[in-house]
Amino acid sequence: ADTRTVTQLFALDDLLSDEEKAIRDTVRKFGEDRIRPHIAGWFDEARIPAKELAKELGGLGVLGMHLDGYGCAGMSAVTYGLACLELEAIDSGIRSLVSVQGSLAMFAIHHWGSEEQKQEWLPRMAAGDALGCFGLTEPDFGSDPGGMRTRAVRDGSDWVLNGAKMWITNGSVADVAVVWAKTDLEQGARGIRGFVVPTDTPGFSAPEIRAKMSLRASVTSELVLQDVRLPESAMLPKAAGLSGPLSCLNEARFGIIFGSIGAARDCLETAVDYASTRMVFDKPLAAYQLTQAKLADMALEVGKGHLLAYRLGRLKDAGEVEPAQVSLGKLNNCREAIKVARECRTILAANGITLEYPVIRHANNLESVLTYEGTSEVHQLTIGRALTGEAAFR
Ligand code: TGC
Ligand code: FAD
Repeated sequence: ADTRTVTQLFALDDLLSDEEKAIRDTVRKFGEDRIRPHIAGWFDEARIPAKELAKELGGLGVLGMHLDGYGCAGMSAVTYGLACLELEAIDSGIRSLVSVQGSLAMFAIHHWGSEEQKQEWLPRMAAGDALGCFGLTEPDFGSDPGGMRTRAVRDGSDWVLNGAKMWITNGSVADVAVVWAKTDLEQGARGIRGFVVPTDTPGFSAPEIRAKMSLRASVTSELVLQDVRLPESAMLPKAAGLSGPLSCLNEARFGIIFGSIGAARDCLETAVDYASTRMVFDKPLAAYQLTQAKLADMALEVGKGHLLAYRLGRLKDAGEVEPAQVSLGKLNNCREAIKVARECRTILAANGITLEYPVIRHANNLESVLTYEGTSEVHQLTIGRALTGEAAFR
């Protein structure tokens, strides 16, 4: 029979330029050819060849692809989003590697860094020759990063950092860490500041966090800073206060709006394929009304999630997107994506719990995606604040 994909039903490609579609298709092909064949194994073994992959992703041009100059591709926000979507259709861990590199570590240096910091790090990071991580969260301060305990104290013209960061993507494989720390106000540095820390600096270590049941094909680490001595030039000169790190989060959250819907699309495509060949009670599973109701409802959410992502992407390219609008997308698309993944798992039933199919892997990954870059509750509160003018965080 004649069938339609969600992309066709919503005529989504009409909303993209030829260049956007061409780049999207290139990233999709890379993901399918280079990563798809290995990803279930990497997830199973909880390891990922991050350094080699970074070089390949650098060669593809997706690391910091929405930044200008310094070896970055200078692409539009929508094009970057589409790359995230295609990478997360393979696995959220791959998109995470790219988000943390481009939207967090590189963006922080690009937006808030000195010319020397940019020259030193960005070309290598764009090429995938150097990996970055972004240390904001601490063991006791995730949603409320302003409470951080990590301190940067002056010693002569140097800075000395002490503290710990937790749940840091790429931490153990990074060459450079962007670390956020509190400075004493009387030292004239105005509260929270960012530091560019080469990971071979004495006193820096990054033990890997093991036994994760989510994002297993992604490195997650603690960062330990024990008397890490840095020159004055290691501080990001232009970022002062919490708005420094939060501005980077807007960038990464934007990529997740697209990425999460890629994971949902992959689950839905898998479920449609499975239902059309799986025979139950003498008929294909796809021929039952209950199955079709599930598929139809999921198609609506996947299609609407794309439309929301594209709309926010166009606003971002026009320089008009606000943080509360990014929260709309992050909340909706992550929340719907995980619902879709879980519903698809019911269609695959027992087969759905294995790594033979991508569905349970996506569902488990999306538990992290729902939590990081602002939990659903943080985004609800951000939207609530925009609607009412009342900040209800504390
Ligand atoms: P609040 O008083 O609201 O704001 C403090 C200052 O920051 C400014 N600001 C923002 N600036 C840019 N972008 C935003 N989204 C901003 N939100 C607030 C604000 O204007 C203010 O500036 P100023 O100049 O007046 O000082 O701060 P708050 O302490 O009440 O906290 C607000 C809250 C809860 C929304 C914020 O702290 C928050 O977003 N919490 C969630 C933390 C989070 O998302 N962490 C993510 C860590 S990184 C990560 O998870 C990577 S996952 C790997 C991957 O991406 O793949
Ligand atoms: P908490 O802040 O302790 O929240 C616990 C619960 O309380 C949540 O349900 C939360 O929504 C709720 N809550 C919090 N505040 C309120 C409130 N005001 N009202 C109502 N409910 C509230 N961080 C980095 O800095 N860099 C990284 O690279 C990074 N990578 C990560 C990778 C993975 C795999 C994971 C899982 C996390 C990563 N994180 C990273 C950390 C992530 O950003 C935090 O986990 C997240 O911000 C939530 O913080 P928390 O886990 O401490 O939860």
